[in-house]
Amino acid sequence: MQKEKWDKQVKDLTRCMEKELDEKRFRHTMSVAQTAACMAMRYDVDPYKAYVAGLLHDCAKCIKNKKKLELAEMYDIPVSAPAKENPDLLHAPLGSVLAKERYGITDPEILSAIMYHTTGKPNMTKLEMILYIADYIEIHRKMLPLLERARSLAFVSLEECMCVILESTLSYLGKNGAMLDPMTKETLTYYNNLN
Ligand code: DGI
Ligand code: FE
Ligand code: FE
Repeated sequence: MQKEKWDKQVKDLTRCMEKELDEKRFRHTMSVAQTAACMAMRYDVDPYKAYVAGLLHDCAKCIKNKKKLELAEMYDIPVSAPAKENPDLLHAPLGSVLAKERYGITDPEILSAIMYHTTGKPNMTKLEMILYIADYIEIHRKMLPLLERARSLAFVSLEECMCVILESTLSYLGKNGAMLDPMTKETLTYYNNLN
C-alpha cells in the first residue's frame, strides 16, 4: 500500500479505536501495534500489516458479552462450549469479522491474525505468531508468569516464544478453573511437540 494511503488508514483506524475502546484497552492496543511492527521488522514481515493487525486485534473487546453472543449468531461465528461460558473468547473471531465488515480490512493475513490472537492455532504464520506474542509482551501488560522470559525470546525465536506464552496461559487458566477452548489445546500440543 502507498505510504500516504497507509498513513490515512492508520489515522482513521486509530480514531475509531479510541472511540470504541476504553482508555486502558486503547493504550494496550497502541502498544500491541508498535510491538508487532518492531517484531515484523525483525522477522521480515510487512510491518505495516503487523501494525494494522495490532490496531484492530481487540476491536470487539469492549462490546458487552450479551451483544457479543448476538453478533456471533448474526455473523455465523461458531460458539464453543468455553466461549458460551466465557463470551470474552468471542472477541477474537468477532473482531476479525468486524475488522472486515466495519473497518474495511480485506487482507486475509491480517484478518486471520486477529481471528486467532487469543487461542492461537497449530502451524501459525509469522504474522499470526507476531500478533499473538505482541499481545502478551507489550509494555503495559501487568506482570504475568513467564513474561520476562517471553520478552527475551520474542526477538530470538517465534516458535520458542509461543511455547513459553502457551505454558503461561495454560497455568493461568488451570489455576482459575477456566474451560480450555479446543483450539488453545490444539495449539499447545502443536507447539510443545515442535520444540
Ligand atoms: O484481549 P486481551 O486481554 O489483550 O488478550 P487475549 O485476547 O489473549 O485474551 C486473553 C484472555 O483469554 C485471558 O483471560 C485468557 C483467555 N483465554 C485464552 N485461551 C483460553 C481463554 N479462556 C478460556 N476460558 N479458554 C481458553 O482456552
Ligand atoms: Fe484480545
Ligand atoms: Fe489484546
